[in-house]
This record gives sequence, structure tokens and C-alpha cells, in this order.
Amino acid sequence: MIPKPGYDQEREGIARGEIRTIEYPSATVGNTRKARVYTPPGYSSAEKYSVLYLLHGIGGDEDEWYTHGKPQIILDNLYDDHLLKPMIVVLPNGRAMLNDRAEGDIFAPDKVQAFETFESDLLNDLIPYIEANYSVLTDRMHRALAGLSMGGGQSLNMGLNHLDRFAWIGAFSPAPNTKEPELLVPDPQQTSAALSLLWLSCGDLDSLKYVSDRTHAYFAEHNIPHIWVEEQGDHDWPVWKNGLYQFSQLIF
Ligand code: FER
Repeated sequence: MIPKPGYDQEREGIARGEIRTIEYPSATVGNTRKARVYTPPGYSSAEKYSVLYLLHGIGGDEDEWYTHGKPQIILDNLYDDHLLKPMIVVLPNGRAMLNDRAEGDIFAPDKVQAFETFESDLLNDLIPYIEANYSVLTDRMHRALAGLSMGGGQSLNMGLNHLDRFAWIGAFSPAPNTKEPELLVPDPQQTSAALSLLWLSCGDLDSLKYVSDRTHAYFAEHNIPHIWVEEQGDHDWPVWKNGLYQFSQLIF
């Protein structure tokens, strides 16, 4: 799956969405946390939008996608081509701890643990804040969860464990935080019936590809419907941006 040339280049003269930093109270962490929110061109409270929560990797924070992936350019272009459903995209900070900056030893156990703690922050703090402050649909069919690397692992771990909250799940180059497939999907029939989309993609040169390989192998063996894209690339932005480009067109 090759993206259309120029898919990530700013187009002249098109309608643009907006990407802003918000702050929300987190009972999980006990402070106020930051996230970014992309609202599409012409966002209006007269309409109700779906929501994609899009997660970053171990070296990032709520600015990582914005700085390196420029999702607003990819999404604005897709809206210009009429290829996306009305959605807002939330870029959280997936390291749920008091100092949630990607500094010091980013592999320290407490920092890795904070990517697990994020499950409670996402479900109990961030999602309720978004749903109280944006004009959005609040059922599982209109809520998606995707991410890159650590965020891909989080999307699989949290999404597949909460199919009552998310119908659309995407993992781009998921990291070793991804649970073993037997724990991700203990009941293949139940999971298959609930899912609208399960997306898995990874670059062929990625040293973490074994995580995707074992996950895909289990999904295939147990007939769990999913899209598996092995593409040319490393553990890097071209793969993750293409992941967003492809996944976003398939949801809602
Ligand atoms: C690991 C190797 C890589 C790991 C996490 C990563 C938790 C994450 C990489 C990324 O987010 O880019 O052993 O363990």
C-alpha cells in the first residue's frame, strides 16, 4: 500500500483544520495533562464527529506526531480529496506519570509502566473530557484507537481489552509492550464479532517486527479478521505516516 505522491505535502489554497493543545484534569495521575486535538476543516458544533485517539512512541509525548508526522497536513489533504469521515483526532501523552516528558532514560521501568497506567487516564479522564468539550459521538462505533510503536502496543493492549469502547484499532510497528497474542485475544470468536477493523502494519527492516509477526500469525491462525501490511521501511516515520494515511480512510 503506497500512499499517493504528495500525501504529506502542504497543498496551496485548501481548507485547513486546526490543531491545538488542550489541558485536562487527570484523576489517574493527579495533575493536569496536555494533549493535542485536530479538528477538521469546517468543524462545527452543529455536527457530531467521530474520534480517533492517536498514540506516540517511547521517545515522544503529545507533540511527537505533530512535530514529526504532521498529521494535520495528511488529514487536510484527505479531506480535500473527500476521503475521510468527519472526525477529530486526539494526540494524547501516553506516558501517564507526573513528569511525562520523554527525558532521561526513556526505557526506565517507571516510564515504561506509565504507558500501561495510561489505560486509566485514557478511559476515565481524557475520553470523558473530550466528550464533554467537543461535539462528538460517544459510542464505540465512533471511537478509534491507533498508535505507533509503544502506542501501537497500547492500542492493541487497551483496544482489544475494551471492545466495548473501541470498534476500530490500529497498530503501526507495535513495540515489545504488546501483550502476547493469547492474552490480547483469549476468545477469538468474541473479539472477531465485536471488531469493525483491526489494522497491523510494520516495516520489513524493523528490528521489532517479530512483535507484529507473532501477532499476525495468531490472528491468522484463529481467523480473526485483520489487515496486515508489511511494507518497505524501518522503525520510522514513513511507515507510521502511511499507517495514519491508510487507517484513517478505513474507519467510521
Ligand atoms: C523495547 C524496545 C522498543 C521496548 C519498547 C520499545 C518496552 C519502543 C520503541 C518505540 O516506541 O519506538 O524493548 O520495551
